[in-house]
Amino acid sequence: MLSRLQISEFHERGFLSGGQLLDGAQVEELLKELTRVIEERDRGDVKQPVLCRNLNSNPETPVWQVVNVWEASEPFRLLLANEKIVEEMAQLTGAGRLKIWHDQIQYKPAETGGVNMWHQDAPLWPILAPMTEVSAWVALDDVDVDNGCMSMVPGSHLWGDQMEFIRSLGSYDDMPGAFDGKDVEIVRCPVRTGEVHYHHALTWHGSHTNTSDRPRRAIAIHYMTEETRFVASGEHVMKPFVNVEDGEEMVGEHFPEVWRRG
Ligand SMILES: O=C(O)CCC(=O)C(=O)O
Repeated sequence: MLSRLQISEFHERGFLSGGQLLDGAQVEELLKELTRVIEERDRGDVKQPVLCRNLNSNPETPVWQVVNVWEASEPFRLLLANEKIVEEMAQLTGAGRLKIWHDQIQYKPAETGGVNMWHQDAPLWPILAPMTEVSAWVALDDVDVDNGCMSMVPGSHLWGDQMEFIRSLGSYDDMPGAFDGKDVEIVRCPVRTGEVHYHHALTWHGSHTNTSDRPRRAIAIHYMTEETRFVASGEHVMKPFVNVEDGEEMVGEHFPEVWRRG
C-alpha cells in the first residue's frame, strides 16, 4: 500500500520506487523458471511465451528478450496478480479494473549487456489508447549503476508524445540538459533484488550497458485499465492476439484481468 506522499510523488515525477516485493526464495523460483523457459524455447510440447529470442548474433554473449513469460510459466503468471503490485497499481492509476497488456523480461548478461535506448513506452504501443498505462518493473538481481540500471527523466510524462525528439538523439549519452524550455534531469534508478519500481508509459527512460561481472535480470509488467482501447491502425507484436474491434476495450485471454475494485 502506497502512502499519499508516494502517490503524489509518482504523479509529479512519473516514476516511483515501490520497495520490497519478493523474498529470496520467490526470486530464486522465478530465475529458475526463466532459465527453463529459455532452455526449452524450441520445444513444441511445452507452453511457450509470445517471444523468446537472443537479440545478440553472438550466442556466447546472449541478450535475452522474453515477451509474455507468464504464458509459459505458472510462477510468472502468479506474479502478475501479486497483491502488493495490483493494489499499488490501482492506487497509481485510479483503475476500477486492471488487465495485463504484456510482460517483458529484460536480461542484460554480465560484461556484454547493451544499452536500452531512451524511449517512452506508450508511443511504441500504437495499438493502445489513451497513453496512460503504468508498468511495474521487478528486479531479479541487484540492479545498479554498474550493471545497467534504468534512468528516468522526472516530470517528462507530462510532456506528451516526444518520441520524434527522443529518436533524434544519436546515442544514449546525448540526452540534453533542457528540452522545449524545460530542465531535463537524469535520475539513476537502482533497484535491489525482489524490489518493484513503477513508471508511467510516457516517462522518458532507458538503461545503459552492463559492464559488471553480474547479470542484470528484471521483468517489466505492463498494466492496462478499463479505459484502455484497441487502435486497429497500429502495429505491435501482441496485435495477432487481439480479438476485439477498433475502439473497443482491450480484453481477451491474452490480456487477463488481474484485479477489480470491490
Ligand atoms: O529494463 C530496461 O532496461 C528497460 C525497461 C523498459 O524500458 C520498460 O520496462 O519500459
